[in-house]
Amino acid sequence: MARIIDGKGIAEVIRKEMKDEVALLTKEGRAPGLAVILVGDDPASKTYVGSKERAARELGIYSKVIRREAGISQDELIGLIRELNEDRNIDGILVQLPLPAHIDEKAIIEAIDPGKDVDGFHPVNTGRLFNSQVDVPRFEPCTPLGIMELLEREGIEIEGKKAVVVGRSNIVGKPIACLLLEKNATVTICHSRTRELAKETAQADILVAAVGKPAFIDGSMVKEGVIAIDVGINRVDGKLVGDLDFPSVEKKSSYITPVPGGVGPMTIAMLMKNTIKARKYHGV
Ligand code: BQF
Repeated sequence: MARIIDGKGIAEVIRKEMKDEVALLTKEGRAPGLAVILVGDDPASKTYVGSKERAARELGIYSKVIRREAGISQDELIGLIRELNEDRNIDGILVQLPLPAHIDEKAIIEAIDPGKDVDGFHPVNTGRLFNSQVDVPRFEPCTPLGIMELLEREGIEIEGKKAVVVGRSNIVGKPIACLLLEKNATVTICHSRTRELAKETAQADILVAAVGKPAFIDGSMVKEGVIAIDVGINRVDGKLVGDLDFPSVEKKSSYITPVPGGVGPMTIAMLMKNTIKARKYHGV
């Protein structure tokens, strides 16, 4: 029987821990500041931005949501980011993705000061992750960071384990593979062109599902005792479902994260953690 990892509860505990830290930093002279840029009116993006704003406010983080129409030009958006790069009350800058098709996401991310890149998507930060540079302030993407935090808080040993990551996105798959590798897991990355996927996933001691397809991985594809981490956020008939077929995978898992209430809430908590880290880096 699986232990269901309560990401929502753990995220709450982490937010409580951070609340004291934010109060201390504020007393020291300046609250951490987070700017979130929302372009257009995609309903999912609006929900995510709302959650981020609420989490920041509840912690006492100064938060500023900047809304722009979908028609904004790339140059205007870069101009806005440059202003925020210079704003001494802003420690973290986040541009909610995805952006409208006429805007080059890479160019936008590269306009963000790497020291304010709390999403951890800037090439300076991804480069530091790739190169295992831990001596410099390095911002790590929030979802992978949240997964690592869940594993650590559940007391799950990573060293020597076989980790299989399904999905190779820049936002989840590649960075979680780097973080697991850094903790001495043996890591396999699978993707849409992987042959005999079930043979790969069946090897996993730790399985990270980040493909974006509802119930894509079922119980027949995993081994007994697997630690199953579900990163999928799929909407099916108005309900959130993960990339794992929860009932059949749960039967064989030692640990499993639910959707909703697993990795998702941790993503938001880690954004707050990165914002506090940025505030400490910038000073009062
Ligand atoms: C939960 C995201 C795809 C594309 C862009 C809690 C979130 C989700 C689920 C959330 C996500 C997904 C976010 C739950 C932020 C995670 O209870 O299961 C929180 O807000 N997320 C995002 O900002 O952009 C995305 C997924």
